[in-house]
Amino acid sequence: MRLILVSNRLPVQWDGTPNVGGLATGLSSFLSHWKSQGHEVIWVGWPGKSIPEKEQNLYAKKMLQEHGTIPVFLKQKLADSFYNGFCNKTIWPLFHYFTANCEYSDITFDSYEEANEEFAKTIRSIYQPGDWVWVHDYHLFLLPGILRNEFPNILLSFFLHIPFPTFEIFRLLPERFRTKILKGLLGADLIGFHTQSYTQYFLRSLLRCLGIENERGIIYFQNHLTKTAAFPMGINVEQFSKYANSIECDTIANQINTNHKNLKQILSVDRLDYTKGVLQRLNAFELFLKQNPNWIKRCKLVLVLVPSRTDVSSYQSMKRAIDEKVGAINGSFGTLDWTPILYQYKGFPFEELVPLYKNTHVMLVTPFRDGMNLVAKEFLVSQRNGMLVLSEMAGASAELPEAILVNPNDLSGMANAIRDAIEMDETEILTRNQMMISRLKENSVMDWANKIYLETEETAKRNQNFQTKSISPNSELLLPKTKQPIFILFDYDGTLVPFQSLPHLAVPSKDLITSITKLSQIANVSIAIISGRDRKFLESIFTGLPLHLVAEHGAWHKAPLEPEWTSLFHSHLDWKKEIKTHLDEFTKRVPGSFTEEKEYSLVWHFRNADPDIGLNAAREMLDELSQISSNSGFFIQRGNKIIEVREYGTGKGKAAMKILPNKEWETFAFGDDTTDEDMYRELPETAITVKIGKSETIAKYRFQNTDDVHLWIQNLINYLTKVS
Ligand code: GDG
Repeated sequence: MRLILVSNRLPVQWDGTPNVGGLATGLSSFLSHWKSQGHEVIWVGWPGKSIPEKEQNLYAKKMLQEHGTIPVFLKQKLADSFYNGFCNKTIWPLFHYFTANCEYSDITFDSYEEANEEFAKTIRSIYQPGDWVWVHDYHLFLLPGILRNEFPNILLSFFLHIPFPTFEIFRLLPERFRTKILKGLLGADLIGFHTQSYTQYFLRSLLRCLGIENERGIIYFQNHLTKTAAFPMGINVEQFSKYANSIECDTIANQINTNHKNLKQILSVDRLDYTKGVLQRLNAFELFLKQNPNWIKRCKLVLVLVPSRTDVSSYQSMKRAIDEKVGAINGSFGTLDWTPILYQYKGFPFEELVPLYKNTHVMLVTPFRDGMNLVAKEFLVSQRNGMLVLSEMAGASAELPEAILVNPNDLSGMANAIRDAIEMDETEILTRNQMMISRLKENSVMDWANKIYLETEETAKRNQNFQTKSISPNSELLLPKTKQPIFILFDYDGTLVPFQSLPHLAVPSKDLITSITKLSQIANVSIAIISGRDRKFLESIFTGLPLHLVAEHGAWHKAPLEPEWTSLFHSHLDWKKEIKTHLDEFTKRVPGSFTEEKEYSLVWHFRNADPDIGLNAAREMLDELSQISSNSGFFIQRGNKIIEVREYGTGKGKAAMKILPNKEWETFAFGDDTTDEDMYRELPETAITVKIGKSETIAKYRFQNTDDVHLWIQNLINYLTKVS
């Protein structure tokens, strides 16, 4: 299989030197593994610099040959506005909760859209059906949507390397931006996040911003389903631990240490970024020295800062502030024979980074926010007897609770953590680290990527199944095939008429009533309206028409033009009073919701409630009711923004079979809801069953909306009048 990996930056810079950063490091080792299994990989990304047009062909050839990468060429002005602008001045600060650093600009968002289109253009030129396309990170939120539109069957994953913020933060984005971002992401088959919390925040934003619900992390949107889940990214454990245990690593570790043999090493390694909390870390180190003078001249802080986003002005000023702080600490605590901070503003090759980890007694990873943080993990598998001090705001903290967890805003807490770590008993460190390391071994970067692949493939299969059911209302497959009489069952809400904010507002148009009347007058055609509505409502809508009316999901039946309703089932209704008090409590608690009482059922509606509060309450209600439902004579059904509690033994399936005059008749059934699934299940195998809308179904076919049902009725009338 061929993998097309897409990220903003390539693993190498424009001149071929390696790119440092979590994404590049993590993915590179997965790719070597993937290739070693006989797969092909192409990495698509922006080279980080604008390449003059006349050099582009030659450059692209060289990058493909030497590094297996395909460059996306962006003009300098576009790259600047897209990358330095929307990516790094809007999304990056916002998603890391630095709201005060955010700029919201239509101009940079337009560039963001344009750049995503450019990426799509490059992929279009190489994509072949069967490829797996894996898009990475916040620079390319719109790309999955663009690709899905062009290639409906593309196998497509998206992984977000940074945090997804809570809804209150996400909603700060202007509506145009946030809607496009959410919809863009839904083009993927799978969206992966580092943690369960980020996944939940994303799902909540979907619900709050677009009213899109999910079923255990699966979202149905525009005839396509997307799975969301947490996949905590791992590291190449073997690569780090193998090298850490080599003689070469020991030699380098000893060389580095020659001048500081008696000093306990505290280490800090980050790309230079305000989210990493470097200045705060320095303040904590300073406080630690002040409060623990016994450690003066007995420890040193090695501060490695890898240059990053050097052309963004806020990064330049942060760099100056760090330089000054390092100078101030070294100036006031240092002596002629001891410098507390060894400051390195550069990246180190892997072969030197690992020995640095290995020499470390205390590793400080204290970002204000971090999607995951791989440095913490790399340190753990490389260290000899070092203790990790880890920010609880890093995604990694969910997997590494045995580290000393700190709040990066709590200076004295951090200073105490440095003291506790540096003074921690060796066996305690060993015990804690062993637990963390064994967890890391179980989830290497290879396992991470394999899981993502398998889940994407599985979701794509479900999507295929989902799409094959979609059918045009004009299709011949939906016309009668025999000379048998025809029996048609229509659900009401969501099938014949669209949903409205209040149930009594959902009434059919005159045209629809005319069509149904016409259809019902054709010889050998019988129609049943089979609904959850009560008798009174159905009678008021279809009065005088020769239809079967079935109310309350099959509890009541009125044959065509008969004056009386008859009960289809015997019932006791012992449960109703108690359940009503439960539902009424929820109604009081959730503004906009209400309880509807029918003869054989109770319905709690939350369509008009705040979507988030409504859904949470609905989940709670399901949980509560299911605990009292066994042997209580009722059952619970989740519908479209409703929860219905019904007398056991009733249901549209059983009702449909009771009123169907003959199993040999050509039967058609249309419905949109979970209550209609009973019908599809119970009707004869030969019945044509059609689901309206998106969620999963056992019906044979799917229509998009109620308009399709109207078209089908029209089509059938035309057909039947022609053949008769
Ligand atoms: C983003 C998210 C998420 C650093 N200095 C050197 C060096 N590095 C390598 C480390 C590590 C990587 O860079 C840094 O990864 P992080 O995960 O710590 O952070 P980001 O770059 O911000 O990455 C982050 C990550 O994506 C993955 O999803 O964890 O939350 O922000 O691998 O080893 N490598 C070398 N020399 C250095 O001096 N060779």
